Amino acid sequence: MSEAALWARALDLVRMNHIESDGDAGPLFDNPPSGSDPDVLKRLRQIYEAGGWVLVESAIADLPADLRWLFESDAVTIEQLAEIYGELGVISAADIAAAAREHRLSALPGVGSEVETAIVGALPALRARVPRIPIGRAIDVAEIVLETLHAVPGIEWAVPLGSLRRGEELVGDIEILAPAERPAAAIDALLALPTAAHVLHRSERRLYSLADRMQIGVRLPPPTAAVTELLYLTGSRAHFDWLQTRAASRGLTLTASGLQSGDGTVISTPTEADIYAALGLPFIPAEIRNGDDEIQLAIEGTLPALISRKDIRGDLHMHSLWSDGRDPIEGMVKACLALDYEYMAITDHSPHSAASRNLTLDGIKRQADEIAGLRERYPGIAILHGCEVDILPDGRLDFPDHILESLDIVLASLHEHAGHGPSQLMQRYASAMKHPLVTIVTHPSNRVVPWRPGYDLDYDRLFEMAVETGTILEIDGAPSHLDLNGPHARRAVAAGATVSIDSDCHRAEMLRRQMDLGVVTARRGWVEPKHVLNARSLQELRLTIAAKRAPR
Ligand code: DGT
Repeated sequence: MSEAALWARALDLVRMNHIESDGDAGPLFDNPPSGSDPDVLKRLRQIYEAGGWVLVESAIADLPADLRWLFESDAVTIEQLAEIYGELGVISAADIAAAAREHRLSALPGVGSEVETAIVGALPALRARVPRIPIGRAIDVAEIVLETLHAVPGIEWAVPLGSLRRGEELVGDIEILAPAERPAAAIDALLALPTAAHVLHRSERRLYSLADRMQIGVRLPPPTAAVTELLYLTGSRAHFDWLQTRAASRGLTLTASGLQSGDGTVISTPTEADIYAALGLPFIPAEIRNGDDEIQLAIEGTLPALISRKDIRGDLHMHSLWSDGRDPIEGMVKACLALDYEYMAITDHSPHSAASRNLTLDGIKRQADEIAGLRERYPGIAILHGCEVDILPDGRLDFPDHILESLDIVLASLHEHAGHGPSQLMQRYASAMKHPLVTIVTHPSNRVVPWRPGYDLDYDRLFEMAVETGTILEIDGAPSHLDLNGPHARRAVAAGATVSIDSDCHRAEMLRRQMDLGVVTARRGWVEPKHVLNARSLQELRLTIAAKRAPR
């Protein structure tokens, strides 16, 4: 909350008789002081001491979320919070943790080590209070902020932090780091965005705002201090804690503000890779910084070379106007060409799917004609004619075989559980996977993030069946699916399954974003290019499809 808004609210409360304007607080209201935001709590403390509790509570509601939750956790009093916020410039749980680690909290007057311990104890519970934001929604907002920052002269890079950078499907907030020599221009550009209509905190190098119930924080540290801050704020906590222990074992000190040798000399680390190298480690990608076995594998030098966006040669799952897509096939083709794909598959829904529009038996022939025409007009990309066929309750497919045979690729989906329990669902998957015309099983758990959990299946058996039958399992990049998720994908490829990373896109303009999300999900699943069907050439793709179709 800006100071001006705070004082406007204070005066309102006085008018509404919530606070007595005479008494000790009177002079404050008559003569609102000016200053930077961190001073606000100090003023509030004065008001609080004068009995203005209502005002304090209402202003707390407009603090950056982590401070608000810290206050609500009862670990601190308003006076202590005022010291922590005002004196240390602490704004987020990460700042609080870093300050506690360096005992900067306990050094504050009126705080002390007992309170510091209570605060550290309260930190995990703060996170439990955070309502989670689906990553698709978070990226919508983050991309606007990132684009704005990239356009500011002097900003060389801007990167999301925390769970968003690690690619988690649900995130607590949106935080972005953009090193800046002169941050004022960036703050001005950010303030012009609709996402900054409701500012929670503004200081020289930070801006926190609230938009559509999401907290958006931007940090603009000096470039020299930015990389260790990036590493710390990317987390995970367990990963960073482990890096600190590793640093200590080598006589180094790693904190959010830098890497130092035993004699206190700052070691220059222009990139994250330099920090890992100084610790005798290869670079560890953000998506696998979970603080578990990535560390041992890094020490052993056996980390996987994760799939990346540049390895993807085509997209095998997307919809057009022929079912519930929003764009004609031509629009999808143009967008895929712009993404430099070598191939793409149009895979509209079959007649019994619950989609708003479905492909009919007759439609599929007319669709084939349209695709034949587009192949002539767009020779720069191979357009595969496919479909996403429903697996019916009895395990049969929703198009007859002679139709499926005429297609270049068939994706099979369990959209409707039909009241079936795990063993019946597995039987349906088994019959679809055994079908020689089925190349890919899409979004295998059929969850809807964040609303519906995935099927309760024996996934290890599912992965075995995929290997036995030569069926590919999809990592679907639609933000509501992200399915297989990271842990499932990891188990699937460890079992020997091949995956396909697809956008499952229903709008041309989302092809890139949804493929990116699919790749991030695959990276969270330790997936390598060798595991991915659509990292292969068109010829290899066709051979894979043909191999399953060939009589055994
Ligand atoms: P979220 O926001 O709940 O989805 O989770 P994160 O991971 O984005 O966490 P957040 O926003 O509270 O903090 C960003 C990063 O800062 C986090 O991933 C790691 C670092 N950090 C925060 N608190 C601590 C802490 O207590 N210890 C350590 N080592 N790092 C922390």
